[in-house]
Amino acid sequence: MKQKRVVTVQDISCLGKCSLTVALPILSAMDTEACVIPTAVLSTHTGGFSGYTFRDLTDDIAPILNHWEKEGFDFDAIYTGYLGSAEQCRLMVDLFDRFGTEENLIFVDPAMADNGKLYAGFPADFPQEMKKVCAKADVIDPNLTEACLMLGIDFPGKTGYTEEWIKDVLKQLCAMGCRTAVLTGVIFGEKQGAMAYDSATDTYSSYFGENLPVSFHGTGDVFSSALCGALVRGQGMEQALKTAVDFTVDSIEISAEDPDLPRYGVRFEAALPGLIKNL
Ligand code: PXL
Repeated sequence: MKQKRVVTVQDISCLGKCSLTVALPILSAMDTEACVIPTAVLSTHTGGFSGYTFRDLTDDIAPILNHWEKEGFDFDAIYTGYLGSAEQCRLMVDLFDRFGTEENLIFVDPAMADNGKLYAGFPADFPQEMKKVCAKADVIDPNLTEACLMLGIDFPGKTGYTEEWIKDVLKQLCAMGCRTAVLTGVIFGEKQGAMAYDSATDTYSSYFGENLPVSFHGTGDVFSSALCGALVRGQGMEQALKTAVDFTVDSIEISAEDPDLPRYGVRFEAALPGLIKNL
């Protein structure tokens, strides 16, 4: 198989594994060429640390796109994650318009919230800006909180919903404009996983693993990077969900003994051999 080229657009958090420090090694381990557009440089991520620095890199994005367009570069996937501002959301729509094709995959992780609330630093209207980015995507993978914020519906809590409710939310997400919506962090009893709806074929798919009673920062980014990598390599949605859920659960399981880890992120590195075996 010819190597796939992915461009991922997210911040660099210098410490606290998430966004680019997670996406780069995972995409590389999946034998995909990972190109990057860093959206900001932070000394740490914003969840669980205080006093972090934030250098906005918005001004660099348009010149990078101009250079790449002039050189005629193309990408098998465009994968966006944490974006720092409404202006960056607008620039992503521009990126999709200029580099999106019929063949390539536009994958949007609307990383902006969890556990019922927006991450630190985002204004309340940010989900409406992110919604416009999602509208242009082939695949989006919000968690329940992000989905509810974009749809303007109440967050039901981490559990306490039915499969029918999830299916309805998936359809509402696709009605925003994307072809396929994946909901992450779906919990039914002892199981946690992801459910997807493909609006073009009117089909649902899902995959569940063990629901471990621990919570780590950055697991959404671990999941998204593996899902995007699996899809761009040609796995179907059902198989790609399995690849990404198994890898995320393995990473959490390996990390569960270390009480210091939650804000430092999961030890996904130790789960990479299993991920590679699943390709
Ligand atoms: O994991 C999502 C994420 C990415 N980047 C930054 C964050 C967060 C979550 O808090 O703060 C900077």
